[in-house]
Amino acid sequence: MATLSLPQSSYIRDNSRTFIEWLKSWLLTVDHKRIAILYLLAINFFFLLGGLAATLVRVELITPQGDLMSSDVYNRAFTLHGVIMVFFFLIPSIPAVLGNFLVPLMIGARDLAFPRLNLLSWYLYMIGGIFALIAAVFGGVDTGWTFYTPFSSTYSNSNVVMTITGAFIMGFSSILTGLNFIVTIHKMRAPGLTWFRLPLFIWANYATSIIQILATPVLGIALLLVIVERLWGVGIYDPALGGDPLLFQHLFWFYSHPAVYIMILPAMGVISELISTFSRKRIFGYEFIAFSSIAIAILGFLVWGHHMFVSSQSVYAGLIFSFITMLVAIPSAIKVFNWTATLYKGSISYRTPMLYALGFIGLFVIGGLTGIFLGVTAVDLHVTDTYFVVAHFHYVMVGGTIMAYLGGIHFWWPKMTGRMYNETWGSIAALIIFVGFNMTFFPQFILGYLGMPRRYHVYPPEFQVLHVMSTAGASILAIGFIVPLIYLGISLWKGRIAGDNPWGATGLEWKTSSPPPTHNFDKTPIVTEEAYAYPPEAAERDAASWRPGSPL
Ligand code: HEM
Ligand SMILES: [Cu+2]
Repeated sequence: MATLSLPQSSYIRDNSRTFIEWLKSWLLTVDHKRIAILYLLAINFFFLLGGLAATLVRVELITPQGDLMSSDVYNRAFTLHGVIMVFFFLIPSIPAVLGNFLVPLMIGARDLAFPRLNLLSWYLYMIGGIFALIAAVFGGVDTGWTFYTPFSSTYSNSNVVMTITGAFIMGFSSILTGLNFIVTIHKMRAPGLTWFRLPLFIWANYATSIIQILATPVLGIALLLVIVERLWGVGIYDPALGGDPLLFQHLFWFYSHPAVYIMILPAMGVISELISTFSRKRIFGYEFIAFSSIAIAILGFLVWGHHMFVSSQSVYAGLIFSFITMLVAIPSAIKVFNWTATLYKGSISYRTPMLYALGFIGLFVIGGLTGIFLGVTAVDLHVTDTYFVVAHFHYVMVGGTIMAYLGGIHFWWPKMTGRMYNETWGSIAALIIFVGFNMTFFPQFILGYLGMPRRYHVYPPEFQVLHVMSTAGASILAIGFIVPLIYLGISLWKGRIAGDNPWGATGLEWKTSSPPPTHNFDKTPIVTEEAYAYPPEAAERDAASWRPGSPL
């Protein structure tokens, strides 16, 4: 039952007497929960900034003539959008915010293995972000988020070096977070918490960390070499200097395909938690979901060539990459199957986090299936570099990762803050986002199929209707993102006190107070059960005691 007041001591409260002391207690903290909050603030700031750039792009595309900005400014607008959203929002989002907050709590540990390294990761993220911001203020960059050479290394006269330096520094933050998670998960699990008793969110973050550690250095090198060629004329990518521009694409996608799994795996981990809690059932096929995360992490390294089908790579290479691309869809499909099977005969309650989880499943299926279309060389030849690709990756990145991020934020909000948000507004916002999202991106599949290339701001008039539809959808989507900012903000003052376990969930994080004390648990928990051990009668009991307005 909910208690009537917030706990006397928690990670949020401290006894600093002056503002400076208070500020120091946050900026020099080594508490994983406070660092998660620092990330939450920074990452949401970048999300708003990336959203602003997206707004510019969508407004420009209302008319076919391209009369709001020049092509050069347009290039800078979509690059700003892409760079910020991928490197400074999506990649860190779930691991750095929810992972940081939850990994130690879920495994019954006091903190991450290397708390100071964790703080350093946040500072690196911020420094990287500041570089990207400075680059944007001084005119931005026009290469697209993919920084393809030789344009980026030789011809572009925008702030390539500054932006790349930002992404390079942020990469270290990602590597260090991955390292911290891996060591923590190996070494700091509570007594009795065997690997197969771990929550699936932990498995997902573990798999993600492997990719972060192994793939990010490759991107680092690729980007560093762009700087070396640009500043000192050393021939790496430019054929005129004896370099090879395709080398960049190989190095870039060797990171960036696995990076799409850095974005989606933690999201899948969140969804497993939500589906199980709000169906009141042990997740179906636990081992399959756990191992499919690892399978995705490994196979994800072998498919980068599907981004290069039209780059003149050999047809034999294309064939093999196409085949492995089909394989990588299997573990994703296993997860979708198992989530659906978990719902079967579950006692489902449609709380806000569950709405996001259900939205995720539907949208991720569309995103994943269209990925398979793109993995077929004969289809890709026609739709590569069109809006079809743009729609595909927004279905997985927004429909997938952002849906899960929002679902997770709502689910763990009571744990992070001690207070409940307004459930009615939560459901309304989730619905607005779902409708706005589909209106924005579904027309883009049709646009791409009809031949509208990506990254152009002037287009034949016959595409206008679909573009206007997409922009209208984006306006709805923007409202959907702003509403939670308001009611979550209000909940900090006005929200009902949540109590330790408002959802009646099973994880260790729900066994301590909300918000948790600095040291997480008063007594180290001892684990004697599997994860998601909902007794069969729990579903019926919950259904019987549920009243409108009660959390569950
Ligand atoms: C379910 C399995 C998936 C398959 C089979 C798949 C397949 C593909 C293929 C073949 C392309 C290249 C299209 C082209 O450029 O012509 C592509 C592009 C892309 N995919 Fe996926 N994909 C999958 C899942 C994902 C996920 C989960 C994400 C992100 C969370 C993602 C993000 C992207 C991005 C960002 C691009 C385009 C990059 C760019 O050119 O700017 N994909 N996908
Ligand atoms: Cu890929």
